[in-house]
Amino acid sequence: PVPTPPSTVDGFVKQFLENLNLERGVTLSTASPNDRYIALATTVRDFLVARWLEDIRRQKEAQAKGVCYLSAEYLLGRQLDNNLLATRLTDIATEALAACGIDIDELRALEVEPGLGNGGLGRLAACFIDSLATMSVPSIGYGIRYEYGIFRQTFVDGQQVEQPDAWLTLGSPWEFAHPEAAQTISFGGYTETFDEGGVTRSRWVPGWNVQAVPYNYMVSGYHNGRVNTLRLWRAVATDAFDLRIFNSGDYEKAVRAQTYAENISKVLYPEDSTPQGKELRLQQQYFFVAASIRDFLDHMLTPGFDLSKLPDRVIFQLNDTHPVIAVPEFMRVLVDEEHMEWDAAWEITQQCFAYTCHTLLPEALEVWSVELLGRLLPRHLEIIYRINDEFLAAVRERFGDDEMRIRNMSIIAESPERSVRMAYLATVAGAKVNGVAELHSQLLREKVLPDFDEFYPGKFTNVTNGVTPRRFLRLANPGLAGLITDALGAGWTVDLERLRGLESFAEDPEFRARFAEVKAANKRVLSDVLRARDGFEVSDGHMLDVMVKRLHEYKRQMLKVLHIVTSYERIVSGRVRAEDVQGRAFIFGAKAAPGYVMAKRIIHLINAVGEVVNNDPRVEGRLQVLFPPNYNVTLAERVIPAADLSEQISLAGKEASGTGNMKFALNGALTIGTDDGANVEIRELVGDDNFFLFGMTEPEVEELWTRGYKPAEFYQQDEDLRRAIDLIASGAFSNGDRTVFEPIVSNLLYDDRFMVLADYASYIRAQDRVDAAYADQDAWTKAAILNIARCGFFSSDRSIRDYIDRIWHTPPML
Ligand code: 26V
Repeated sequence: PVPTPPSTVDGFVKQFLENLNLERGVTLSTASPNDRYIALATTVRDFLVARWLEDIRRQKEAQAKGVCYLSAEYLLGRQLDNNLLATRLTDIATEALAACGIDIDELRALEVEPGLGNGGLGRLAACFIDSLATMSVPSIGYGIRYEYGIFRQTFVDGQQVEQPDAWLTLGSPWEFAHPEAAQTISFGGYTETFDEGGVTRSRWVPGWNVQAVPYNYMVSGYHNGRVNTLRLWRAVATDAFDLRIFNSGDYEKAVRAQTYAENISKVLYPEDSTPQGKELRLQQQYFFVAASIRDFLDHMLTPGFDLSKLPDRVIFQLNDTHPVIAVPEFMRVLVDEEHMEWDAAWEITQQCFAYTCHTLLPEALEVWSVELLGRLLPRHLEIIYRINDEFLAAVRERFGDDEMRIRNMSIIAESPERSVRMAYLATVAGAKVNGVAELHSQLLREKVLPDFDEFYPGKFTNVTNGVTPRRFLRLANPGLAGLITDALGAGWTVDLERLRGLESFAEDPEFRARFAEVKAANKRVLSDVLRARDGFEVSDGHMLDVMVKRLHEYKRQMLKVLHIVTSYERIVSGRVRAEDVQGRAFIFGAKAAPGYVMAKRIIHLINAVGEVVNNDPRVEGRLQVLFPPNYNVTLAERVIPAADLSEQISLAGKEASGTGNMKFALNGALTIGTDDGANVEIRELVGDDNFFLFGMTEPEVEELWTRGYKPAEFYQQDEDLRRAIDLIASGAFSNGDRTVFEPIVSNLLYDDRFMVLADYASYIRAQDRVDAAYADQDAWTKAAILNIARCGFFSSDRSIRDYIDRIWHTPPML
């Protein structure tokens, strides 16, 4: 057995110094800050290894059913603190480093977070693997080890400029590479038929291949001694022999081919709404799921395992459509490689997959052109065609030759070009299909896939998202965590419904005072961070009004901008006196997909409005607009605990769930929000009095669309709105240049797909209610505490329990 290092300060010091010597080849006095960070990380990692190896052994030995979570993204955030917390080493490490004359905070700050995801979907995957480990569920996460994660955002003249995220360059102490365990993943070529005992079968003759090298990450459970595995794949070129398949053995060409192969895991695609149909992206998807399936079959099953029993051993959870090519790959392995009959293989496949949908936007539903699929994965295309033929035959049998229905349900779309609808393939293959919040799941069944719901009764279900309380409460908000533990004892971190116990404390003036002090302290911490990071000065006593999420029109950062411009215009037009205005700092965090022009314009506008508002003396500092660049998990951990007001203002029916909304509520911010995604459930739980609701409901949105939406009419009828838009159009935020933001203005007036203008008046009224409520600080604090007390439901542990009960049926391995 691998020994666990002693959990004492002396033991830690010894191990740390040894790692400086043996891992870094330096002494304490010659070590650079990075050497120290790596040695510290390695020391913490060493504490996890013994348990990890033990858990790997146990999981294999038990031959229990486990979850393979397939996700193209894991937005992990920094690892050091989370692992210190999980292993109860925080105090020991702090003291040990102090004994070496090192401030641990300085080393914490050096860690570059692994940003291997775009936003909500990737962060959800990270929360889920945290919960799986903490709940001792047999499981493994599979994904891609991108060399470059989500781009680093900078602003130049207020406009977004992207920089590559070279997160690996200073070393990666949290991973274990296993080049010797690489697998070969094939692409291209053609299929051919052959005769096997009188039956004609098809086989794939690939054209080229790459190696998939596994990199293992430890995922530590919280205080339960468990350590799970996250296995991320890196693409490297195959050896020279295999390269010759790819081309003729010319050295220069061969080296170029190597670059081609290694491109596959080079960079995370930063688009999170519109699929580009890029070949490299399909390569990424197939690359990682093919490696993962092979890995599971080779390493988790005993030799000679009866494959018909696979559904008792594994469920592959598909995190959106990105890994759906796993379905035909699984069929290919069973039929072509394991020589199983098609029908038997299909029976098994339908029990081994489940699919989570994360969107409703039609343009975000992935499709791959038949041309591309056939070129890259010819055998998989054949398999998809056969799945579709048999599926449509079954539909015909049930509903007759209803050609309209057949066309609508076909996995193959015929126009605008012939392509494969990955969400349909996942729905047909999956044992279950789930949405990520009640409203979203309902709309998914009723609006997006109604024919499938009718055809497969019981297949559709809901699992409302959640967030890990370890990272987003315990670590991010130690002050509040301490207060909660004082009030309720320590168990809440793994049993978040216990927060209910805080309800009575909301009535306790002393508790409220302590809560208010924690919030104020968190604001000071954020101020310090923003000063050091961006040179911002957040004014004391301001309400912190925060909107942090990817920049997307449906999320409606524009609505927030219009509110700010209205507040500003009311002051400069003399309709409101600055001294009567409740001080507010509006904090934004948002990355735009590099090719999303309108989103980038909105970023520019936010910065431009900030520039003017922050520097206009008439405002007397009452309004501040702060847009720190490069919002990421690390910044989220600072911003969320300091927030007073959480902006969740998407157009009803467009935000599948949202998870930031949950993080804010659990940290005692009040929400101003629409009836959308998980906001609906937050409001039901916290109560109308503790939530600022505004805007149309989803049915009202539908109705306005069918009636015919004319945004200009709202502009005509609302004076505040007119003044705000006119001010933007006048060039007031662009040095008099009226052209700069003209596309935004005309989009709002003549298109406005996400009905910003229709919800404007209601939003402004809700903001006026916010101001009134904030004036009574004690009542506000009470509402904040009630938000925390009533949001225990939003722990990702509860989400995982729901997945286990409704979809996976994989009991914890205690
Ligand atoms: C979508 C696409 C579309 C194709 C191009 C590449 C790409 C990459 C990522 C994505 C993810 C978009 C879906 C997504 O992130 N959905 C968010 O999922 C969260 C977790 O369920 C949920 O809280 C958010 O409401 C939802 O927008």
